[in-house]
Amino acid sequence: PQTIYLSDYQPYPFRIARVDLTFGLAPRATRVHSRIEFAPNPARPGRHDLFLHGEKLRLHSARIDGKPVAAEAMAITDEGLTVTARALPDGPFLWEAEVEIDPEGNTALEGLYMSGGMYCTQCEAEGFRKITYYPDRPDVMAPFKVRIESDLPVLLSNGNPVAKGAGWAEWNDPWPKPAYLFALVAGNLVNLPDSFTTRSGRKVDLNIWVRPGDLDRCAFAMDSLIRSMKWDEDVYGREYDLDVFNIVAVDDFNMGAMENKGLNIFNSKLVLASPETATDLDFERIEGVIAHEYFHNWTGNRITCRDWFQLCLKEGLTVFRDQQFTSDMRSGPVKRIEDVLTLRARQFREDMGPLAHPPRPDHFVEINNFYTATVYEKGAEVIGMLKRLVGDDGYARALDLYFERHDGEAATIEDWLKVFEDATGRDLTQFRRWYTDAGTPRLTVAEDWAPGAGGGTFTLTFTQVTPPTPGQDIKPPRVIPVAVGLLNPNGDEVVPTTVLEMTEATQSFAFEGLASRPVASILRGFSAPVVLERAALAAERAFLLAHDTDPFNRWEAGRALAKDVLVRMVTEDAAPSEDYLSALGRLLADEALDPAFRALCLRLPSEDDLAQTLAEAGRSPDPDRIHAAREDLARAIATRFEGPLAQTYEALADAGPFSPDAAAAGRRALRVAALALLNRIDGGARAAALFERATNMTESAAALACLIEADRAEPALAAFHARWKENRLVIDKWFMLQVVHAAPERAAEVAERLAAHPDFDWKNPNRARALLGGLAANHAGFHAASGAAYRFYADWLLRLDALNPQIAARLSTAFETWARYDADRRALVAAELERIRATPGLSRDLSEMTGRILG
Ligand code: B3K
Ligand code: ZN
Repeated sequence: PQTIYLSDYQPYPFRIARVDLTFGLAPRATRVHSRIEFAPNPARPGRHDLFLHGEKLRLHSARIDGKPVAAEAMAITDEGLTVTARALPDGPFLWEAEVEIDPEGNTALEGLYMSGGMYCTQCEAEGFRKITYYPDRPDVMAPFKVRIESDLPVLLSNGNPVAKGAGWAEWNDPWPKPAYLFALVAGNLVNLPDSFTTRSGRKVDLNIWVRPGDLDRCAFAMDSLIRSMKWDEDVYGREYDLDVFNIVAVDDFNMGAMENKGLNIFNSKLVLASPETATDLDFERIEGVIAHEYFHNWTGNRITCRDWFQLCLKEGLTVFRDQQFTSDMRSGPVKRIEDVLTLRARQFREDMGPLAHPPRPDHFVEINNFYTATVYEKGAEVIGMLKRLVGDDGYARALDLYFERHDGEAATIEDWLKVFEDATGRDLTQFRRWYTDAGTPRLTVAEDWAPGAGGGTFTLTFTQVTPPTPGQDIKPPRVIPVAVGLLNPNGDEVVPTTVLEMTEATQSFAFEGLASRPVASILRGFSAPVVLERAALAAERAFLLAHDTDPFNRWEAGRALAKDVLVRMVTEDAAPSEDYLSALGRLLADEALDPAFRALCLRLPSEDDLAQTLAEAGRSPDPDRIHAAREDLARAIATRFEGPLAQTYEALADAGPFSPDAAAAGRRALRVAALALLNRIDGGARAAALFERATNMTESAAALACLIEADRAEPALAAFHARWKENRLVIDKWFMLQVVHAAPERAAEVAERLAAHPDFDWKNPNRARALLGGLAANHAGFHAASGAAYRFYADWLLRLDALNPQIAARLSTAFETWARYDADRRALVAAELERIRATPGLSRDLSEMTGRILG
């Protein structure tokens, strides 16, 4: 397969004035008629062949200005169609083609496909070329008119409805868009309607379309949409620009959701929610993803990407915006902690391994493999740093300029940085490295205290080093905003949060005139995506956990303590430290603290996180010892604090009607965190009682997880299955929980048994992810020394690849950490990866991934 390079970018030789599409829908033979008005692009003078992407299309006719294109003027390959320049008129011309496609046979779920009897599309990144011949690249933008012919009752496309009759409907999207934002839906659907009046007074009809039977679970998504529309007006001054906004939920979907203009298509998992069926985490994700896709209307759709290397231009910014939204809707500090947990678990992990790449990569084989934590989450962190460096006002001015200057365009990261430079006068040459360089900088810090007559001087000296990543050996220093505050020994803040701008490899910052040696709170709010290496004493961490005025660092101090304890339990068989246990006890008893925050503090670092920490320190992690140490620590905490935990658990019993809001969710989070600890010493007694009584899915699922861990879940699993067998989303949880919480030595066997269950529909991405993703999330189970889980997993990657390459490639990242482990495990994984790589007919997606993972 061919590698595509950023440096090869060239504008497309033609522009498109408008596109007209007519779809004659039929499951095995849909006819797509296209009329495309081309004109030469002045940015590419001279005469050029017309190249149109196209894959898996059966061409019935092709005309230019009404005349059939001569066979000898046209060449067709697996990738597309070329009409020689000689056969093209000098100026503008009309291309017309009729192709036939097979939605039912489309198991890759890219292009036009069928899900449970409905037609739907997924075109990003390069799926439109499976619908018709077209320049399928984001810098070719055009207004689209669409006519759909089908007997199905609901026929939807982008833009505004124009007209409809029996068996047809027409849509018009006046906003020029790239083909990846095209969407079409046809099915037997029902809708939850609502409306929103924009601040300039335009009324927008809103609809959420679902299968009959799902209508009672759409209200929260609708409420989230309305809040998102309002927030984008209030905070970014961005108004919606069509008469309708439609959301459709589909069961078979490769990812979370898609921001198609005016017609967002969602994985039903991110729309449907009721207290009985969705956990608090599901509710929070639905709110966040509804917002994310809506925010794309401006950051992604109105301003799109020039090419796919610029993906983080829309994704990083839109993630940043949805994070801001969630923190406004809920708790800012809690959201920040959750985001940093995700960043470390997914992006730091990626950045440390063979798949490391910059937020703006400069080459790829399959772009779908680059919808990564680095592009999304690190892309958002980079914007957070920009905002910290230029200040809130500077950020607001830069964003206004961005929308003003680039509306209707396909832009680049350079365009993005330029608006910040022009709006704030700041030189961002060095900052640009955050976009072009891969790897997570390691920041070490040394402290110095010099007492003096007029007050002492406290000096922090930072050193930054970024380890090499594939293809990038040398990493020059970056600009790192380090937010610092200083506390005096009785816990008062003597220097409030100050952003230090580090630009050199090593740099010192002095604070003068201090009465006594302070305690430093460094990298407040996680002001930069770096690994802070700080050899602090346990007592100092405990002090910060008790006194830091920055909530993020308060949590971080507890986290660091827990990690230190666990690492010493793994490597030295140490007992849990007293500093840690007593600090945790104080926190548990502190009723003034937000329950959601306390819940986060009670959550122990994950096994994968510990493995990563050990690997960073140059040790090869032993999954069994890590698992045992984490269990021992949880048991020690439960034993030590049984009384307070039990009291917390009882006191937080849900009273009154369910509310999905952050405060109520925080109480439930603390309650189930206490339950999970107590479960280690009560043999599952509380979980069994809760499972019987629970009225919401947060508690049901938590109770079930505890019962599985206590090895007494059989009756509960049967009851849960019987109750929810008609609800695919809940049954996904049933699969997932059993694998994630299986005892490590049994995980592969449990997964194998479940894969043979009649409900295991491996063609449904959610179900496949529940089982295989669940196995990969069971750290000690996945890395069992026998290699059974590796083998089972690789078998399934191969099976899935033949059907749906995107899903297989995404799941293959479970192996990205293989180099961390001991020689025996490495040999086992390498053998599986080599076996995959040697399989004939492997997709471009999975072959790129296995190649990169093997290195
Ligand atoms: N832009 C889509 C992701 C498309 C993934 C293509 N493999 C959803 C989102 O980020 O909002
Ligand atoms: Zn997005």
